[in-house]
Amino acid sequence: LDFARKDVDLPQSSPKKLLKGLHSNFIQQYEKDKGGYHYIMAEHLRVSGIYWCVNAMDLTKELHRMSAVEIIDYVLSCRNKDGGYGPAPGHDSHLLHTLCAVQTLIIFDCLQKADAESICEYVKGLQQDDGSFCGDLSGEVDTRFTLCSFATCHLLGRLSALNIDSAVRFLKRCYNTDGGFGTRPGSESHSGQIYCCIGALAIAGRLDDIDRDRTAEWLAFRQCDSGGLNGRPEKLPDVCYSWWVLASLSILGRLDFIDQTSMKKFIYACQDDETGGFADRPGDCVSFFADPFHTVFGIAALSLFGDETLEEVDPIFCMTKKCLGDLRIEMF
Ligand code: GRG
Ligand code: ZN
Repeated sequence: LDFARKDVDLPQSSPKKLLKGLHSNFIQQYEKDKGGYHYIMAEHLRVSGIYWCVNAMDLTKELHRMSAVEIIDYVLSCRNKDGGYGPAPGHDSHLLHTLCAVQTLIIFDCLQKADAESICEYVKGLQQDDGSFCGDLSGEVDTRFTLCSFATCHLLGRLSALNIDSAVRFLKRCYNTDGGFGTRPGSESHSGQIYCCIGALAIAGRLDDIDRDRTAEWLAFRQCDSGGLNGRPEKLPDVCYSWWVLASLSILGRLDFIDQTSMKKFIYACQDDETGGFADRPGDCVSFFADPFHTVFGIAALSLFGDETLEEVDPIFCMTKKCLGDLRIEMF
């Protein structure tokens, strides 16, 4: 274990610009190699994985290369009687996959294929008396699920199906004195949970309830010497936090709190210049592996920085502004 330094060096040979064409090839390979979307990833992740891939293609303006009909049919086949969606057909519903199903249908401009009312009834059923949300019937409460609930119902035009006031009260109990948010009341601040809480508050129109600068400062301290961002103090930088942190700062109107130039260098260095795709952090050894999760969030972060070769991304929903249209939340 390296106790001395929680950061990485960017190898000399690291890519220094966005390798956009390689990334769309990388994502499309998943479909080709594994004989269709059904095999894209492990079953328990599949509908989320579909959203990551489809969204990456939309952001790189290559969505037309995906098999829309096949993907849409697959996602619809993951719907359960309770109104929610599971990760694969026959799997129990989960909020994470329910949101990703709705996001995928929006990206393909066919949201009308979803039964909005039954989805929102499902989401509503997961809200607890204290305002929090469980992700599924296992009973685990997490602020991630508040964002999933708010986003799903907002995107379906039914935010009022939820008890927003009690949900916001719960979020504020997860708000720490350091300006961050955790998984549950009393949990340590974490960039991923901050993104979820800030996004949910933005959807609810309640961002004025918190001290934006305090939260933005905590987020800005996530930047390491390498330019990369970590999820919490004393942890290694990871390209997915480029999204969780930058999107949060963008929602707070404080994108200028971090250094763009070094941040971009770090993100570029996470690209695999042979296979395409992004890995979690730069490296030149066997542990350097590109995957669709880090690929979509690396690309989305560069879009937030205004990369003109990419579609513009919405910081709350992590989808192109173009596909969201009027579903976007006006912030300022
Ligand atoms: C994209 C609209 C949209 C919604 C997604 C589920 C969700 C909503 C957000 C997840 C936010 C989150 C908690 C991200 C963190 C993911 C991650 C890399 C967790 C790893 O945690 P640790 O403790 O890693 O293993 P660290 O980096 O702290 O060492
Ligand atoms: Zn990561």
